[in-house]
Amino acid sequence: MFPYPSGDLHLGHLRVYTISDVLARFWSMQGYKVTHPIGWDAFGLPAENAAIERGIDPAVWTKQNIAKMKGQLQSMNGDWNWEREFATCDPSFYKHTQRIFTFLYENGGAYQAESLVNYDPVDKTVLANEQVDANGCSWRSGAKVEKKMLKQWFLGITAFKELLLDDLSQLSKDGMWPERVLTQQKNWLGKSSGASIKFPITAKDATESEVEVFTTRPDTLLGVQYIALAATHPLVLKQAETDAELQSFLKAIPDFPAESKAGYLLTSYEARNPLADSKDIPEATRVPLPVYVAPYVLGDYGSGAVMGVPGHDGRDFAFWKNNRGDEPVRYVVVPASGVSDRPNEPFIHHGVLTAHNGSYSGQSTQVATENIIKDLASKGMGVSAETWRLRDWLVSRQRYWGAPIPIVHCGTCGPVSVPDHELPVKLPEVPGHWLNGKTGNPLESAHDWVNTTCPQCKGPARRDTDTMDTFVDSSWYFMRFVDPHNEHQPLDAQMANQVLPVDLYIGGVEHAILHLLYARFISKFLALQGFWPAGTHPDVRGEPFKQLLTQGMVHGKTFTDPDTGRFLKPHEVDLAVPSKPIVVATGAVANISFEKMSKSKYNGVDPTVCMSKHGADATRAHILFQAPVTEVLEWDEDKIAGVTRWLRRLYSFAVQIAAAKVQPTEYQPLDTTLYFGMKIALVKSTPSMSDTAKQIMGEVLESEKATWRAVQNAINSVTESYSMTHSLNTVVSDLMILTNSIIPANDSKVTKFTLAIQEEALRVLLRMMAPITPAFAEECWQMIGKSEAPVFESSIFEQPFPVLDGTLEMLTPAARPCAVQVNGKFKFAVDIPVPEQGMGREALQDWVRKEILATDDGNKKLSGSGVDVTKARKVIVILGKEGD
Ligand code: ANZ
Ligand code: ZN
Repeated sequence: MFPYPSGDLHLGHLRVYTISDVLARFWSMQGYKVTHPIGWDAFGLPAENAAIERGIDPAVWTKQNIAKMKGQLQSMNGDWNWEREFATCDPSFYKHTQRIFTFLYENGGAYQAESLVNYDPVDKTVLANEQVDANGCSWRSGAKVEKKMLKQWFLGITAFKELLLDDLSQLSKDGMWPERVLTQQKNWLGKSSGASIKFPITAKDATESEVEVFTTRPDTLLGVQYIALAATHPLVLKQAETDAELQSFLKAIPDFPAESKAGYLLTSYEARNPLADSKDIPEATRVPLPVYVAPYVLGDYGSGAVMGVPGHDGRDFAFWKNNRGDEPVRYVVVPASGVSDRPNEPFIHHGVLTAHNGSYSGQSTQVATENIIKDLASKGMGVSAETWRLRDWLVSRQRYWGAPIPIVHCGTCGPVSVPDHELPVKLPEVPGHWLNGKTGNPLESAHDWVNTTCPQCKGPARRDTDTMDTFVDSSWYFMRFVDPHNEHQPLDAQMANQVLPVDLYIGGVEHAILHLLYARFISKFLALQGFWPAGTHPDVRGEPFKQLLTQGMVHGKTFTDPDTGRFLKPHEVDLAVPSKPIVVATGAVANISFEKMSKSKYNGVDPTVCMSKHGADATRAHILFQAPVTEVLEWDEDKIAGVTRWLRRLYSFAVQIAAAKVQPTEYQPLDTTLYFGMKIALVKSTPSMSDTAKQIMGEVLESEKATWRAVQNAINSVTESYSMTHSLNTVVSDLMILTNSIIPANDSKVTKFTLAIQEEALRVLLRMMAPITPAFAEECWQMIGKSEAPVFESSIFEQPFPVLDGTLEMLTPAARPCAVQVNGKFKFAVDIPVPEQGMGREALQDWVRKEILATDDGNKKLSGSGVDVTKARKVIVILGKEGD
């Protein structure tokens, strides 16, 4: 996910772009042609707010920030396709955003409608539903969102709801998308099945009408005890015309808490159960039902009306208790196993209909649902129905810094889309506006820009002065990377077919609904419209991101005063002993915790400082090493020492190897590939080992074989971690362990092959770490290569990623030492053969026990010392690492 150019690279950025850079480099060393693009999500309110505060044009502010952040990004040794870079505020990009809008408009996918919308009074603009949190506050400003009736532009995402829901199953295959994100999308789409049922209404003046409700539980129809309407329901508005008390109730509704069970009885109406005139129903169901207006009924869900069933719905139960006191609650469903034993609670589960249900008595909820819907349908009073939570996407914003909506309003022709050849509709410059620090939308007063001619009738017309939600820009930018310089269309179909979908998309889980839902919608739309023809293939279904990796947050080290609990500023803590921070003022030991970075906690870290202190490569390796990529990373700069020590040690070793190579007397060049690869392949393919091979095998030390075996094992696990599990922290630790196996102890024996084996092992290690520590690996690589002057090595990134050479089996040592203890005391050590690969842990333990007893020592000493193992109370076999 591309960054917003706020002006400062933070640790979250560093983490996500380290992950993407490492994986991009890995796949390119695997021989793939990898596109690793970067760009800027550059429109949006922060730029405009900064502009108002500082009197500077948002375009200038944004450009400055991009330049600064680009510099910061470049200092992290990332390998991006800079030639594909763009910002969404570039006219050459938003020209196509506008093109996509007009394309939607021409295909019925964009429309203007008057509706009750979310209005953010602080940012002075409307917001999409996705941008209002569960508490009714703006995702950006945090302001309490107001509801206003306004004419706005919408994109028809609901036309794609079935596809968006069904295709989640595609994404869940092989765990390609995290389950958590899929669940959030599913809930947001919010499909509910049930019925739409009409309740006859009689008004005081004897006029008849109907209220339609949506219910997921038609089987509880005979348990309905009241009807509740949303504040915006037409019947409510009608009574409000003459009812002042109702008017003040309605005015107060926005101030009610979300869970409020308040109600206002609409005395001018009475409702009837639609089955009230059926023969075979209990009398109690024929009584008139009170009609309420209730804040818990949402105006924009279902039909803005609820059939109240206190006996079987939690909210209805609370509402009934609150408004009807002790009046009895009707129960019409019981558990299949018998009578509900809790009469003072609603029974919200499925079960069996009670005897109070006329002809439906005794039926399961499922059967009753079908029968009740059938009976209602025959009276024209109900049909099965489904409701979705998803609403169309409100995209117009009354702000300047966004892509202008490419529509012209003509008195004669109405709204007309701006034709392709007139795109982009460029934002006019409004320098005076920023100098005055004015708020409001300056486009409205940009008269030269607003007044234009109608593309259709050439008469006078006005431009739409709204701009698009920035989420429209980001809903398709990843497609633009495929073909970023195309002037004529968003992207070339041929190129789209070649590159899309994105193989791996990496970003924060906070975009689980907003961005990722919009991107799926627009991608599906563009695929169907021919911008990405191959996207319509049943295996693809227009899904933009094959695999999604959501990286965890970065938490900062936070110091608090143990006495007051106050967050401490950096200068208030003495860190002479990092593990024991001292509160300067009191001398007390400060508390350490890790928390979400924020200005108020003084726990923010500037990653560029860390990189200049420890180097970009060490910083990258540290970031990866400290936590699995999907989990929270507790950032502790002090702990980077471990990584730094590792790199230093490895560097000295590389220096040593390079130096040894230029001492011709000591250095016996050896074609290790030939040696370990071809020779052994030869051995394997002929029944009797060739004499030379036998001889060479005989000369190689066990310790050298062990080194090479460690190399082979590491190739195996590291490759799997990079490519399958993305457990990059394990990659770093595997590489550290391999380093220990390669660097020999000072007193170890040497043969004429030792140095060559070490060099080859080092080369494999460097290639495996190159994606993580690119500069370090390259430098070491060059150093060893140059010692072979005049042959200069090419870049390490032009080398293929190491693969197994088939020697693993041949290199298994002939014997392994085992220490034997009796009653906790060391008795003796024996050599046992090496077990076959692939034995399970249990089997391996049994096998070890048997082999020890089969040795001379085992046999003698275990029984000889009077310890009969077969009679021992407990025999414990402790295996080494990886079963060694
Ligand atoms: C009667 C009933 C009986 C209900 C029962 C539930 C259980 P989901 O599943 O989220 O789609 N409802 C319908 N329209 C509503 C609105 N505009 N505002 C608030 N609530 C509304 O929820 C569907 C259920 O939510 C519907 O089924 C309705 O209550 C309520 F034992 O109808 B039910
Ligand atoms: Zn016109």
